[in-house]
Amino acid sequence: MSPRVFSGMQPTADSLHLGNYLGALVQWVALQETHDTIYAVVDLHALNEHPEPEALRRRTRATAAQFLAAGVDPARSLLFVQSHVPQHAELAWVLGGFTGFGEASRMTQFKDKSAKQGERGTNVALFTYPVLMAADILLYDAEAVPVGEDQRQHLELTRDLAQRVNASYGDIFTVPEPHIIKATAKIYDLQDPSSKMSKSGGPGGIIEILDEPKVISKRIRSAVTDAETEVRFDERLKPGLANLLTIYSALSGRSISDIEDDFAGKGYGDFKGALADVVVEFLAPIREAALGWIESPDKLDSVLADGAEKARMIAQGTLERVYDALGVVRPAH
Ligand code: AQP
Repeated sequence: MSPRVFSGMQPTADSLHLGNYLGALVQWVALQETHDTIYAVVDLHALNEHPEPEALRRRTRATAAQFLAAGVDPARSLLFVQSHVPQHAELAWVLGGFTGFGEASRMTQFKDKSAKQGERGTNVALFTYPVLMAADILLYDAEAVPVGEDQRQHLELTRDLAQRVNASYGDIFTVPEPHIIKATAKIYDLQDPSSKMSKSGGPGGIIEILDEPKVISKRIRSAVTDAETEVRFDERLKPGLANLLTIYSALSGRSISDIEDDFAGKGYGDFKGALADVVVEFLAPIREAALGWIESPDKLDSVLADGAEKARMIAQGTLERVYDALGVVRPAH
């Protein structure tokens, strides 16, 4: 059997952005060639923000639609919605008993988001988010988890939890490895190149997969760069431009030095114009395919129901193994 991969994304916006796409989704699609792949719209994770119910419904389907449009193939991958597989919440409860309070408090995503949201927006679900994420991964015996750099620390916690449970109860969990591609592990905000591009960031700083071409062009043209004019990759001195070059290279498949050569003697205006064309052309078919899926909710729901049915069987197998090892009495029938 091929090695297993699991990854998920939250339905926290109507559209995914280029960071989600380049940091994770591209790998999701590529790994279908070599791995047994399982992908989820992790809607339970999104509940801590109390989304408006209609928005959550719309975003859950739109997120799945974008996975499919980007190339996740239901004939080769299991694709489902996390809440359709109740074992995720069950295993998260079990793993919570193995997670130190201090350990969870050290998660930088929790510290950042709780600082941003203040005391009122900081709830227990935000705190236990990485424990639910560990359950998502461990339920499927995933060996590799394709994510962006921002998720590395959560992956480390997942590994620690798996090893901790295994050390006490025998070989229950597969210990997963992060699958992070260095060049595109962190795409930065176009307006603030010191922050990651994020669904919850300011609108000017992100390029959304479902954006209209003219919006994409405008965002790229107004991206923050620096006072120089030379198109040269330098993450330290020219972080805004380096981010744009990373995007250009990833979407065009050309090396950064080739792109630098192309723009030798030209200014940032020419470079941004060309980048806008590359991004618009690249995203157009994905956008069109995603809108097609969004307009066919029955077809989409049916793909997700099939995926959930298969995912439940795998997840229940793992959960039984865990309960059995821990001494939890199972129903007689
Ligand atoms: N800027 C980024 N560069 C590279 N990878 C990124 N990812 C997110 N932002 C970047 C990767 O995309 C996946 C999305 O996971 P998620 O939806 O569960 O949440 P997230 O990491 O918190 O993503 P966002 O977009 O920043 O959402 P919000 O604003 O809702 O928190 C992960 O694999 C992530 O690494």
